[in-house]
Amino acid sequence: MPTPRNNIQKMDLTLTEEQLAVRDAARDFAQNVLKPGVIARDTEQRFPTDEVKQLGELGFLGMMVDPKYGGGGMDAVSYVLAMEEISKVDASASVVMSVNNSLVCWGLETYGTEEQKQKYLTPLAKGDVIGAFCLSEPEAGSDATSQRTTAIDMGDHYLLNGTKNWITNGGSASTYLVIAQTDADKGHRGINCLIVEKGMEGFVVGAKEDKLGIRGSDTHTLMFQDVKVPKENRIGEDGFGFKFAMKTLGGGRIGIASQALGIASGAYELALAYSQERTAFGKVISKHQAIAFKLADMATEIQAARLLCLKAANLKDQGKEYALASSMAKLFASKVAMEQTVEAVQIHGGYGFVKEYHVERMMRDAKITQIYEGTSEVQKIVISRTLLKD
Ligand code: COS
Repeated sequence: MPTPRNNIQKMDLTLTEEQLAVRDAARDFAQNVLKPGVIARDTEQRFPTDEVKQLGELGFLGMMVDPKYGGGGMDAVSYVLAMEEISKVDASASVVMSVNNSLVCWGLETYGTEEQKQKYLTPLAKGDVIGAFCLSEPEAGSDATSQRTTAIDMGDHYLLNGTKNWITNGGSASTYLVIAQTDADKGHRGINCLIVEKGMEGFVVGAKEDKLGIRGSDTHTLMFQDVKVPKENRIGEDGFGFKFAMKTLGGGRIGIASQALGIASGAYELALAYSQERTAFGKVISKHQAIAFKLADMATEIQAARLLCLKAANLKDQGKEYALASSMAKLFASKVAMEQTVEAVQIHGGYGFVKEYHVERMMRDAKITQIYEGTSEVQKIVISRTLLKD
């Protein structure tokens, strides 16, 4: 049968010099700045304040934002490369990067007004402040249309009341994008997204969560009691909030997929190095087929995850629809991260079970990538609905 040439979609896998330079800069930063304190920050649940400041100075917090708003003007492929390198070493730092870049900055740049971009996007893109994305509630995680937080229209402002849970950057952010229900009769079409500033009266940051993984990131419950949010802080038209959240999460999932990829490839690199140093039964353990085959599986699955991440980013860079690709990337990369970090611990044996060797932290960090920004089950809803729609 002849090849249907006109159906072949080009996907050039050659990275440009600029993309390689971004990857190398992220790798240097991760290995030289993040690595030395990563175990202590995890143990003490300490937010990487200085390190995040430096990430901002290097342009990693507003990578894809137009330079006129203080960003780096880079493509999504560069973002994937940088996320992988940072996540190889410190997933707590990389989640700050992911939320700031692909949820907060992207949402503001794509749907914000010029005034909102000047006031809020520019300091976020420069890394002078960081942002948080507030969708999840005690009873609205996967079922995101069931928002209980209310934003009642009071004419010149909204009155915001409610609670948000598990908010990344909850304590350290200055700018919060808060999803809330304005008109319950309209269901998801009555939801808005409001820009809330830390310090607004009635906005309280609750206790920090004590987590299994990404323990250096600060995750909080947020409470809003009669917070007056000016009308000009609404993003988009009245009722656009749910679609805003869905669109934004489409790109966010590229970030988390790349984080999962980085956790997996970081664990693989450590396991590969260890297996070539450690001897058992008279030879290095990489020469035992039991270990060599594990390495082969790890490398293959990680490469497949990388290609899915790059595919989603490539579609985004071309201005094409990428929600399906980003959900596939997140679903697969997070599974690879979970499974392959377990294998990395296994290859390290007893050493893998202690903190000094890093892989136990990576195994704990991997789990959240199957949960936040849409669980694996939610990704399967998105993927199957897209496949089955008319
Ligand atoms: N882009 C634009 N609009 C979208 C969209 C997208 N990617 N996905 C859904 N929508 C729209 C739908 O078109 C629908 O609007 P209309 O009725 O006007 O057509 C509306 O949003 C509701 O969509 P749907 O009926 O599919 O909603 P469901 O309640 O069935 O939920 C899922 C769909 C489960 C996919 C969604 O709620 C979701 O992604 N949940 C997880 C949220 C999440 O990631 N939480 C983690 C918090 S961030 S750490």
